[in-house]
Amino acid sequence: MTVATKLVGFAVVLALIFGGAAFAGSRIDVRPGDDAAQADKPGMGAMAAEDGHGEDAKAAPQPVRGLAVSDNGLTLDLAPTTATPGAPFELTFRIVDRDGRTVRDFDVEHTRRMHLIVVRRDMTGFQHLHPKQSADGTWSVPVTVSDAGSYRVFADFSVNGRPHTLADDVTVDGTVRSRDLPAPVESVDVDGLRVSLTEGAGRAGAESELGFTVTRDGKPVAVEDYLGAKGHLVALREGDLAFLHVHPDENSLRFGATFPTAGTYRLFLQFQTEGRVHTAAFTQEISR
Ligand SMILES: [Cu+2]
Repeated sequence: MTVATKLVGFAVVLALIFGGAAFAGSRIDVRPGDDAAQADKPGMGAMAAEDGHGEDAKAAPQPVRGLAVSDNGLTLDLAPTTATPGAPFELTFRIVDRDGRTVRDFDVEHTRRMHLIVVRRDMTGFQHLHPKQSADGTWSVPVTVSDAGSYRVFADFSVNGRPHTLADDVTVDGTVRSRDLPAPVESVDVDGLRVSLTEGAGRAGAESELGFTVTRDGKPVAVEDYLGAKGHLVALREGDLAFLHVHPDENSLRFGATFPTAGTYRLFLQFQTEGRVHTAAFTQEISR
């Protein structure tokens, strides 16, 4: 055996010991330490850092997700990426690892292993879908969008205890009529219900509490469990559609969110009454 082949052999053994992802990560990742933590304690260390739950991570800024097709060693491989307005199409995708292998094992988060958010770049046409996984690991879901434009597709999932939000675009052909973001309001009417934002967000970089109430004709309406909680909230930043991970309170329509920067955000609150899911969207200005 020559010195060169010995070294290659040694590298291969190291890669096998520490895992392909961690080995590649030490050279590729722009966030040092992240993958090392993952290799030591699958899930816990990386998740704490990611969500700012760990004691050490408290002072760190909330990471922004959903801006990239590839992050932390996983890639969203989306096909097709064009569609026609009003015509149903099958949105199909895979999550692939650094070696191009299709990821098959996902954690259950909010009762599902994959959450897919589709929204036009002007933040109209919001859809929250749950694709089905086939035996080869491919995910697919039928989608229909009514208007032409560029749509952002967010795959929100967790692997080995670590949350990921990867995103890519789907172009829907036709004449695009973009809409300006609605001005901030206290209440939104949806499906005969009035949804009010009773506690608003504070300043950028600090944890904000967002509270909502649902009424019909002025009387409170009880919300049912939907995906294991009273409600779900997705917040997107105007401009780049940065995706905010918002932590729900299991028993009420209250959420904790840390908006990373000043600016305008669109909040998409989803909740269920009488077996039906409703989506109420709010514009939220965050000050410095
Ligand atoms: Cu979901």
